[in-house]
Amino acid sequence: MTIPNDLETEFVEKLLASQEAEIITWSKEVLDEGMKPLDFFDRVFTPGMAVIGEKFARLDIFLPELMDSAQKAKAISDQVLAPLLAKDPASKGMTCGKVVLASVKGDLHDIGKNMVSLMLQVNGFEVIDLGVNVSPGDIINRSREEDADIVALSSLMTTSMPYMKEVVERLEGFGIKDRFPVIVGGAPITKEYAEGIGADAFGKDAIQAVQECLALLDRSASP
Ligand code: B1M
Repeated sequence: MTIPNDLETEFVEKLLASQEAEIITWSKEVLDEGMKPLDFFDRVFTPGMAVIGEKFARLDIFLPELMDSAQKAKAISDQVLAPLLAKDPASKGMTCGKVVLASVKGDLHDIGKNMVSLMLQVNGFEVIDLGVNVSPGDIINRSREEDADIVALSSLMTTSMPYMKEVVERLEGFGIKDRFPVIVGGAPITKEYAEGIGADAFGKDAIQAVQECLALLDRSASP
């Protein structure tokens, strides 16, 4: 159980009680007052969404409230955070590698995946985002078609995690596992799980995903 900070508490209250326009204005005000977009994402947005998830799991809120909160969160992510993060000076203006990214089969969650996509792009990666609920076969086919450097898989659902394993197993079965390094991430994923299924890397958040993808490129470039 995390101890919420004041802004996180306010964010959660607003997600549950305010209109979308109001919480967008509030987010912009917090950022105008000097909080960095990445800090807002890491210290307010992401833990706040985890609290929404805990409330849902405890039946303090129900599916309509979860969906309503998610819609507002997505609006903040897309309309407020993404444009600011995309301006980050880390952007190199050149492509350092191509990543095929997907939320695996059965998983419709994409807020975190989209943030991973954005941070990869800001850091010079070309991202082919296959979207949500993507089958292992489609992930592998597109990775081959796109001649991807990295296959990046997101899962927020324990029930979808086995499809990450299936992607790795199928790559091994085709004898192309060395050609397509796999990185996995998402709230229920751990380093141990990643290692256990034979993935090459694990990212606990969007920033670590970028660091790990850069390391994967380095590894594949060295003899
Ligand atoms: Co759902 N949901 N949801 N949901 N939802 C969870 C995941 C859940 C943990 C909530 C709970 O019960 N506590 C639970 C899963 C339980 C389980 O797996 N056992 C759950 C459930 C049960 C469900 C439904 C089944 C509910 C229902 O219908 N009865 C349903 C399933 C839909 C489906 O996928 N088939 C469902 C639906 C939804 C909404 C549509 C309402 C909405 C999603 C909207 C959307 O994404 N467009 C939603 C939301 C919002 C959540 C929670 C509350 C928040 C997720 C989120 O956006 N977090 C979530 C609770 C939680 O996660 N604790 C929950 C913010 C986001 C920035 O963080 O996605 O973790 P996150 O991404 C992070 C890292 O994980 C990491 O970096 C990101 C950024 O830093 N990361 C990677 C992610 N992918 C990565 C890939 C990488 C590396 C890092 O490398 C490739």
